[in-house]
Amino acid sequence: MVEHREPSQGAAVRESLSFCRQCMGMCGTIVSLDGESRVVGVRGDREDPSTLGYACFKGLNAPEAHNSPERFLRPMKRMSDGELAPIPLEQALDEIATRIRELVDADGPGTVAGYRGGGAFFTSSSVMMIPAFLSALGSPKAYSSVTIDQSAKMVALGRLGMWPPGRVPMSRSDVYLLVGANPLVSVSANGFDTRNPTKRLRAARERGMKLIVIDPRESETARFADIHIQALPGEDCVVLAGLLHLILENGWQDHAFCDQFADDVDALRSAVARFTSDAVAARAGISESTLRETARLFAHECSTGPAAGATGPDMAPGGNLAEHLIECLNIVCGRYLREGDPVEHPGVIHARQPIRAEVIPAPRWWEEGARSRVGGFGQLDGELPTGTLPDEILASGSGRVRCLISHGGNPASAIPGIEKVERAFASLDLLVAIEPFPTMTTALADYVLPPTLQYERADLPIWLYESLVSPEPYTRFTPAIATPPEGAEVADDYLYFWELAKRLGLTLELMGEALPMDSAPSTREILERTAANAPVAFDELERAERGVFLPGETQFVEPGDPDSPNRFSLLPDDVADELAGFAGTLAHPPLGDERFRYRLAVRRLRDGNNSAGLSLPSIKARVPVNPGFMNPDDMADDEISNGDEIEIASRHGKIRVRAEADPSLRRGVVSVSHGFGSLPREGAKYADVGVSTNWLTAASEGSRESINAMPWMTGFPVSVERTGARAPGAVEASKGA
Ligand SMILES: Nc1nc2c(c(=O)[nH]1)N[C@H]1C(S)=C(S)[C@@H](COP(=O)(O)OP(=O)(O)OC[C@H]3O[C@@H](n4cnc5c(=O)[nH]c(N)nc54)[C@H](O)[C@@H]3O)O[C@H]1N2
Ligand SMILES: Nc1nc2c(c(=O)[nH]1)N[C@H]1C(S)=C(S)[C@@H](COP(=O)(O)OP(=O)(O)OC[C@H]3O[C@@H](n4cnc5c(=O)[nH]c(N)nc54)[C@H](O)[C@@H]3O)O[C@H]1N2
Ligand code: SF4
Ligand SMILES: [Mo]
Repeated sequence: MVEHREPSQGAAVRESLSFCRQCMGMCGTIVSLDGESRVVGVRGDREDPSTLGYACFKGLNAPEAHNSPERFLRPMKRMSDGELAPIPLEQALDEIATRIRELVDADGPGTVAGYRGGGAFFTSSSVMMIPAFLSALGSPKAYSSVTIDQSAKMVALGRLGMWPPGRVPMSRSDVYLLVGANPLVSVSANGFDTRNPTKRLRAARERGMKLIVIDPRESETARFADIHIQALPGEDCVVLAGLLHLILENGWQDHAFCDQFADDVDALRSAVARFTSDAVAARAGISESTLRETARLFAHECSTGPAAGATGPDMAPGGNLAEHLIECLNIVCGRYLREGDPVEHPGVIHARQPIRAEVIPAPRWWEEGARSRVGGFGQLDGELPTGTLPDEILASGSGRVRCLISHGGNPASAIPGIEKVERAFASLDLLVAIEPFPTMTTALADYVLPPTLQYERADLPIWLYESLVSPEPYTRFTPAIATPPEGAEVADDYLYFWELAKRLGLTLELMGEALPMDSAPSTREILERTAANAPVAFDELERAERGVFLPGETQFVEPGDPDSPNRFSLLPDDVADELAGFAGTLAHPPLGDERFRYRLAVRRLRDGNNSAGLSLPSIKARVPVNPGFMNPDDMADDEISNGDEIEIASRHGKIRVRAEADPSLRRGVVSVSHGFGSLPREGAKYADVGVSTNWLTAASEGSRESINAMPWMTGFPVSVERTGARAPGAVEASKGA
């Protein structure tokens, strides 16, 4: 059992500057600390040069997480009675290392897998530890939340080719086309300026930037849009192909850019010819005139500014194609930086290098290197697709994964197909979670290693995606400003990997160099090595309380090789096949299945962050469960009232949730957030914890993308029925609809 303690917090005696590391916002904060250096308050720092005082409810709620009585404060081991109990750190590390050694000796390093989740990506001193640990061990079994999120973007670049200077930044855009993204709530960047997103969007609108949003819901972001295409979820490929068709038919493309860098514009034009405006409008449930206005505004009336997609398109059937078509819009309309343009963020932690205006031909990384044992999926950015992990654990044979180290994630909640995931994780010989709170994953773990929380560790803002989180070359350092709760035996995450590596006789490498393995490096040393390429000395960074802008010499896009034969590949064979598949759907009504008359839509909630923090009392007070949001007219037709229990069923399973009217949602859609619920074996009540939407999804053939094995999480058909009950009690989720 987790020991329950009452949090002891004193009055604030001092304040320190730091920044929040719960999402990509990286908001500058002022943290109040008591005499014991415990976090007692957080507020947005109005003088922060980057985020200008913004902080959301989740970020302001950090004291509750830091001092939570639920938090794991000591290493835990699952005992013979099935419960987790605290054990000494040395014992935990020795036992885990011994078990790993036995598994590797028995069947090789590929028996050991690692999974990184959000908590790992937001910890700069340890984000590279799973890759470093696995490569030292010789295991290719690296996984992360990226391949159950927006890896469609990597697939698109891998199939199209890359343009190193990147897209025109928001600051210089006349228009911004957002597909299935709600950055005003998710504070998640794809080139959209999320440093205090509403303020930045208002400023961009004031200087004349147009906004187009494709979303089944009139989201917080869509409310600012000049045009909102409220298409059905899962129809982005159709809508985007329809836009490309209009643009190419009208000759609104950037002819010079296309002539120089894309050979197959005509092939693309033919391939999208079937996506006529009337057919697209009928299939996507939108008006033809809105589609036409969008093509005109984006490609004809505006001359610069990109299209960008987020989870909406990327999680739907056809997600890889949708991202491909989004990038085709950018290529065809020439929405990239050109020779001589200044580069806003040339690199701070990432080394600066010359950026040339030329195409790097489609690298198709996944066609070489390690593959999943089941399905033969290849790697993206050094990782195998997470959608293949359950099979990798369950399928017998050599190389079967027997040990999983979960770092800062909750894969049991996050990976589609909840029952199979539970079965897979329960069958592991060793499941280790580096995790601060009880989760669906720790409920199955053999060991839990408790990390420090954000304000207890020194850090840099998420650097892997540094140019996405800040359009300017900005970074900062925060020292550890808070002390962990009394009696805690917690460590910065990287230390656990270092200690295990040492016990296994491995040498970890960071940024291409070996870490010392005789005595443990400090967090500061790790961060200093990480920032070795920064154009500023680390101690200068340390002294700059609110961070530093590092423009140095402004970097400009350099000319490309004029003789380069490299071109974008707009229509490789696999893309042509996928596009033909969607063209085939045009003949059918979108909600034509008698049984499944609705589509599911994912959405994120303002006050929760995936599964993280949902059990904290103040978050629970706001979002106790995940409702099923519906359009009020659909509810009236189906005789469903607010608060009624509804059953949502897919091909894979069913869940019962509370119906809630949401007039911002279009008809034909039911929208439910993920991250809630319990494991099937725990059978907790909906009224207590909500329910996992991963009863409705599956990480298997027929319900996922090719290449990245991305399981479909939105835009697939579901049925919705009123059960007759109000305010549902027991979870009643089950397999098979
Ligand atoms: N059906 C469905 N499934 C989905 C999605 C969906 O929309 N629908 N979304 C997908 C997406 S986009 C993602 S990113 C994944 C989420 O995948 P994950 O990242 O695996 O899941 P989270 O729920 O975000 O879990 C983050 C964990 O990090 C822990 N944590 C918080 N702070 C720290 C820290 O300082 N250190 C450490 N070590 N841990 C910390 C939290 O307690 C939490 O348990 O889920 C995916 N799954
Ligand atoms: N508050 C909060 N912030 C978060 C998170 C959270 O859980 N809560 N999660 C974090 C994570 S892990 C991620 S990956 C990012 C994601 O960031 P975003 O991708 O911006 O996520 P959402 O805010 O859900 O916005 C997605 C939008 O897509 C729409 N949509 C759903 N299905 C479709 C579809 O098929 N097509 C189209 N065009 N639109 C569709 C939804 O209505 C929603 O408005 O947010 C991060 N930030
Ligand atoms: S937006 Fe993200 S980084 Fe900013 S306060 Fe909220 S959770 Fe923290
Ligand atoms: Mo995500």
